[in-house]
Amino acid sequence: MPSQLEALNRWIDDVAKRTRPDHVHWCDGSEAEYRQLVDEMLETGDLVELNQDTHPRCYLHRSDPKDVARVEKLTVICTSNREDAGPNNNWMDPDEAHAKIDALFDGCMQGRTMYVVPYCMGPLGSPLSRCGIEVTDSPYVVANMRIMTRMGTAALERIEREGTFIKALHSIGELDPERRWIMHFPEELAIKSYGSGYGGNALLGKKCHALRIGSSQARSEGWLAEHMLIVGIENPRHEIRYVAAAFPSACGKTNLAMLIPPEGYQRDGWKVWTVGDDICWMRPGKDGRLYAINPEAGYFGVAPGTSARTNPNALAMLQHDTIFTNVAVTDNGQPWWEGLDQRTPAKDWQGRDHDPANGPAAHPNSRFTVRASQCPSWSPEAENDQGVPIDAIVFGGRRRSLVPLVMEARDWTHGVLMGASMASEATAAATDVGHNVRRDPMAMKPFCGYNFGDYFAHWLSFDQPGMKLPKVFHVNWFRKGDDGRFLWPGFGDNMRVLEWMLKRVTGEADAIETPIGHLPRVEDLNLDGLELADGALEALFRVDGAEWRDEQAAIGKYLESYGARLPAALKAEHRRIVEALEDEAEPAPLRVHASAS
Ligand code: OXD
Ligand code: MN
Repeated sequence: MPSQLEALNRWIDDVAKRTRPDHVHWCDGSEAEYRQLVDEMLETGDLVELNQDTHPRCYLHRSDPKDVARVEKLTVICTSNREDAGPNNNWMDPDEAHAKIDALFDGCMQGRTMYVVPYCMGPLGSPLSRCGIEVTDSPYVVANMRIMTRMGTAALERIEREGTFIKALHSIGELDPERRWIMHFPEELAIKSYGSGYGGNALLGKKCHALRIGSSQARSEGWLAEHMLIVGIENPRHEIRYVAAAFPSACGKTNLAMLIPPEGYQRDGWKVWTVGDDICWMRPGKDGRLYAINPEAGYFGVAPGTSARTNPNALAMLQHDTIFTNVAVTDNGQPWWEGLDQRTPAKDWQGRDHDPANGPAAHPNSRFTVRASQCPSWSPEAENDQGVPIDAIVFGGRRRSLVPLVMEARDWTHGVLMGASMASEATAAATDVGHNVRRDPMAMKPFCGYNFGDYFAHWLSFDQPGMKLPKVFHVNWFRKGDDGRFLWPGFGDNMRVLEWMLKRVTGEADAIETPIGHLPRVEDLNLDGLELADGALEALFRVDGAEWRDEQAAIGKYLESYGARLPAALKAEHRRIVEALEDEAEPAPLRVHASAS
């Protein structure tokens, strides 16, 4: 028996001794196994069958009402040195953490089956992929992991060959928020999660492995694990360029990844290819470009707001073989959520008769889990072992004011600062982060497994001679006018912004330099067929000097919180922008670029 398998078996034995399950089941990832799990869950009520005529093999899971989103305050990074986790993370001493959570695991699987789930993050043959084993007592987690990862025998074979894997231990416990932890041990390549069945807390391949442990591994191995979608844009000459974009949770990554271009673009032959909607692992290739894979094999997307207008590709992929979590149901058994259509649902996400007095019918963080290849815009390049070359990196947040529709960083260092300065209004994807604008560097605030100061330094370290790094941009689809309405239609029309970025990549468009970045000239934006409100374009690109000076002061203060770990180059870049803003002629506003044509 190969020694790796021995080590694995020993770990599984130790876990079983502690958790004391009635049965242990090694998952092979087969269709038959999935069917059996589904049948068992239909029996126990863990799953409810949806309308099988209109939505074949679609099911609904209703979670405990106190277990519907990630809980950041119970998510901890356990490193021997507190500074290595950084002020961006909750920290616990590893020995203390193990003792605390192991006490919860004691005997917790009695009367349950313990599932051993070998999984591979990324294509099975890719050198960029990494494997793990999740041990869980939740059949819902197993079924979701089968959709979200390459799970089963082939992953186990890779683990045996490769000799390393992430040890990921999970129990739903009592689903008691008072007995809940999501713990990460980057120095041991281990995860322990107790007391929650919610996706981000329980599908340990996703946020826990692919981002928190992944980012720490990526740092030591010279690559990047990012909270980014990956999308391919095909032009009428059939050239495909790939863009990776970081937005905080529930800010439209899935919609951008599956965008349908406006009619005029379609007529001209533009197409969009979806490689990933949430996570991107990138590393430099021999040619100095960054190559990216999507480590996931499925989408765990936010349902509310998904409609024939906002994301027809998503709607099409959700017609079959989908697990829905916490959506509402119509009287003919179809899944329903706010923003889908004008119908009134019969049951809300808790299974009660729908009553608007109880709030939204679908939980605002209700989700779908679906195989990536079911998406009509799915790119076969998602299976490319070598990944796809990235031409543009985009950062963005949800900002009702201040931040222009799009701007470009002048170079890599400025781009890293743009990412590090990101901020966004809170959404329903986490339960406990308040409602104000918060700093969310690279959309990684809840997901970076180590000190952000070191993380910024790691990003900066890619700027080496011979590298052909992507251009970096910042977007804001969410700016509002004085009347409180969105200034930009978003969704398919975001194609116009992507096209401008790619013109910048190929040198086909000029830009206007400002202290905060390069802005488009109106004549370089394709606005054909777009109806904007009077003054909207000017408002979208307005850069207010006084407001930006305040913003930079807030960014400076935020960056200072990383103390000695903050790279000097980033501080210097920040100082450069502050000084450039000070040099601008008073009074604000600085300039209105969109009227420059
Ligand atoms: C997610 C999240 O589920 O970011 O993708 O919360
Ligand atoms: Mn996410």
